Amino acid sequence: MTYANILYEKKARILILTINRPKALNALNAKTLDELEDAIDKAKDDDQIGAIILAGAGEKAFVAGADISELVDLDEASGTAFSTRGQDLFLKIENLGKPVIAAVNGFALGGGCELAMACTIRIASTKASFGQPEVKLGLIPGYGGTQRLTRLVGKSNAMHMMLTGDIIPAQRAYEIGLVSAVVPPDELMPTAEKLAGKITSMGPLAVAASIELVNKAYEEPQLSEGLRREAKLFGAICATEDAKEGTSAFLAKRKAEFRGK
Ligand code: CO8
Repeated sequence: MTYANILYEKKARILILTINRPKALNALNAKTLDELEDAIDKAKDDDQIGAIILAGAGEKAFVAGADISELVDLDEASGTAFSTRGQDLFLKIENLGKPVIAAVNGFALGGGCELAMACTIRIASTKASFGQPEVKLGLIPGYGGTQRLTRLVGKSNAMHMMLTGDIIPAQRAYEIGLVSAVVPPDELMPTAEKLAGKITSMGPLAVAASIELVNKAYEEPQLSEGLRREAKLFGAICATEDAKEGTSAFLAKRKAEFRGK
């Protein structure tokens, strides 16, 4: 598939995916979702890619939401289908088995905030802002916002954001746990690349197992079950070549060379 609305750039083991519709503040239309899914599928199957950075083109926006021009004519059946289509893609991103870092430079609103929340880690520039303004359109979040926002920032903050549609600045997003770092705009991509580079230097099987277990902790939060899952995966990871390599390298005071095996 050739891409009209996203940029696909590989840098060593990092894939930088940029939503590229700056004139519409990178709003997600159906074509952009299709292209994003194709790129995500490709990245999953590409052993050379260890991490993905998701960004928005231009100075103003990460993603300003679903494309509102595609929402006006939805009815009950098409609305449900539209919502499910985005939810399925965002679930795929969340459970990719490779870290997806959202580098948020400007507006992350509605579906854009939801896309960022489906990513593994979110970092923001001081110019970023976040919101679920769907109520202002007489709508509700449909790409996972009611669920992921509540899990990330708690019921009180989620209710406040969703019921007012207020757009919050990056610093506030940091305070409530929506993002894990805020940096000046010109440091956003270098910081994201450094973070992605750091993660790709770790054992990829351990990275994938960590993502799986943390995601499951939200999906099935019972502690005893979660601990059982952790012990089981810990055992499986212990049996990998990477675990032998990592622990031996530490004891031999040398840098580990992980092979994802
Ligand atoms: N969809 C389509 N076009 C958009 C969107 C959008 N979400 N956001 C901005 N644009 C367009 C504008 O229409 C404008 O286009 P044009 O130049 O042709 O008039 C261009 O981008 C620039 O935008 P503005 O002139 O409005 O820029 P401002 O700096 O004045 O304002 C804002 C920036 C505040 C971000 C403003 O553009 C805005 O409020 N945008 C809408 C934000 C929003 O409501 N997002 C949520 C959308 S709904 C959603 O995401 C639901 C997701 C789940 C769907 C589930 C399906 C069932």
